[in-house]
Amino acid sequence: MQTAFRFKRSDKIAVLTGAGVSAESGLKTFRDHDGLWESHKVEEIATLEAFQKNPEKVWCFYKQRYYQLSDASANPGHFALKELEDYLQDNFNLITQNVDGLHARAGNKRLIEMHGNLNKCFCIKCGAEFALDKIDLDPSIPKCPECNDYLRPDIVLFGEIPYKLETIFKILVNLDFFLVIGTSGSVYPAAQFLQIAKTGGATTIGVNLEKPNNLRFIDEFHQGQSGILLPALLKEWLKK
Ligand code: BV8
Ligand code: ZN
Repeated sequence: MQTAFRFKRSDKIAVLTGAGVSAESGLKTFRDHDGLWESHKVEEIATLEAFQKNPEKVWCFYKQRYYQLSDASANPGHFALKELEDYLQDNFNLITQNVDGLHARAGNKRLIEMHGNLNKCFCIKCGAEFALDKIDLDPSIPKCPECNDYLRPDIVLFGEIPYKLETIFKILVNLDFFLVIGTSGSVYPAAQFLQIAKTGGATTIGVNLEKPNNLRFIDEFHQGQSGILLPALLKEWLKK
């Protein structure tokens, strides 16, 4: 596995992951041929007006994805990123577009779930937050145990502002390396992070099955499966 780079413990490194990093855990990605959106129209499912118009349908889509999680587990690509955090400690940050919680399951702590998390929901009235495994999911629209109004998935829908953007932008402009893994670079503002990091002086490395849309901002690109490439690359990156 060829890479031109070696990481020092003092290097400031951030990673952005997308659905591709969970593909080898058996979870569908968004834009691959059998991607999630093909069988569902985005407008129907992951938008705020879709939820307001048809909350049952949006809950049904997210419950399905949530139930799928029970037989998914973190793969070697996730564990390689946990090892990278162990090596870099506070110089490491992991920003994920994924809502599957697999990075947390692999043990990453310095994690920002910018699009939310499938195992979380909150009340549209009182804002109370709950884990899905703590509420009754039988009703087509689960009800808030505190005030009995509707709950909604804690997912950033299209048209909503992703979480922790302030924190993310501060991280991006002060990096030695920025790694982008398993994302097509088609959803904003995450698709712009590469350019922001590069402008801030970072060396950028990409790992993806296909060439992503923002390839022009990637200094070193590795094409292939992250579950295979990341463990091999990590060995090289951390070599003395
Ligand atoms: C916002 C919900 C305002 C959770 C998601 C026109 C132009 C530009 C932008 C817009 C536009 N019209 C609307 C917008 C804005 C819109 C947007 O970007 N739309 C796109 C479709 C054009 N964005 C928004 O609405 C965002 N909000 O803009 O607010 C704002 C923002 C900032 C400041 C002020 C105001 C909200 C975006 C969040 C939406 N919610 N998810 C869920 O249901 O999961 S996004 C959804 O797409 C997922 O979270 C997913 O992570 C994300 C991105 O997809 P990827 O992760 O990249 O997945 P994809 O399938 O695309 O790619 C997978 C890649 O992996 C592929 O390249 C494949 O080759 C590779 N791969 C496959 N297997 C492997 C692999 N790689 C390695 N190994 C493998 N084994
Ligand atoms: Zn409530």
